[in-house]
Amino acid sequence: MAKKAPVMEIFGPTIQGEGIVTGRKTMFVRTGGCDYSCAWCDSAFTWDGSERGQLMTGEMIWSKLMEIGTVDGIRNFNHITITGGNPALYNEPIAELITYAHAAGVAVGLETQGSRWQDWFLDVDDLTISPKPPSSTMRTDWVVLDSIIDRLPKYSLKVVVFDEADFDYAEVVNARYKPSELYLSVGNDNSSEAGSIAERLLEKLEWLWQKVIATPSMNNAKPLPQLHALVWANKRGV
Ligand code: MET
Repeated sequence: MAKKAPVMEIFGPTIQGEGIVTGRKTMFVRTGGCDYSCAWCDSAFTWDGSERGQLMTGEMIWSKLMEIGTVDGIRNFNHITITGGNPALYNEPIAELITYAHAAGVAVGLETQGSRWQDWFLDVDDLTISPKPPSSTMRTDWVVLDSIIDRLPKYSLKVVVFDEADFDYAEVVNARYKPSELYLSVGNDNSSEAGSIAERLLEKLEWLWQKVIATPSMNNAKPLPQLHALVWANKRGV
């Protein structure tokens, strides 16, 4: 029987809010389970035990995407984003999903932290590796990250930046892998604090812009806000 992975949510079409695919219309598939537990994780429900996922094969995930992403019999998307949790914990179900997507002419994006390798990474069209900075409380295993990045012909790098220490970490990542562009995503504390999330994010973005503007080693950086958080705050399922 085909292997299954826990899936926490499947939704869309929506607009991708961060990284190299920012602004792209896409469907989201969010797997459950993570080898990390980032202090500020915006999707902690995928790993903290508060919600239960549904075990699905790649074929089941594809069927669900088609079911919710079809309008008047016409597919209303040409891109899917696989995120989590860490989708790199799973092999067959995701490999199968990618096969279905590609057979339909649909491109595939992946968000992962670069802590685990899967052979299907080589079939992903937009692969974002997002190593986690000190504010996450996670420690990067550089040997593993090096080995993953060495095997990838094409990928993009994104680092979330909350504070000075995170910015220093982003500089280390940049110096180590020398990407042509380094995506910096301004930290979103995901709090339900009163007041506008957009306003807080834009204030932090200005701080990040000033840092990038003043730092020669960051000439290739693209500091961006989470576009979806500006428009929709931290709403789920959009
Ligand atoms: N764990 C993946 C990443 O680090 C997915 C997003 S984090 C909720 O990119």
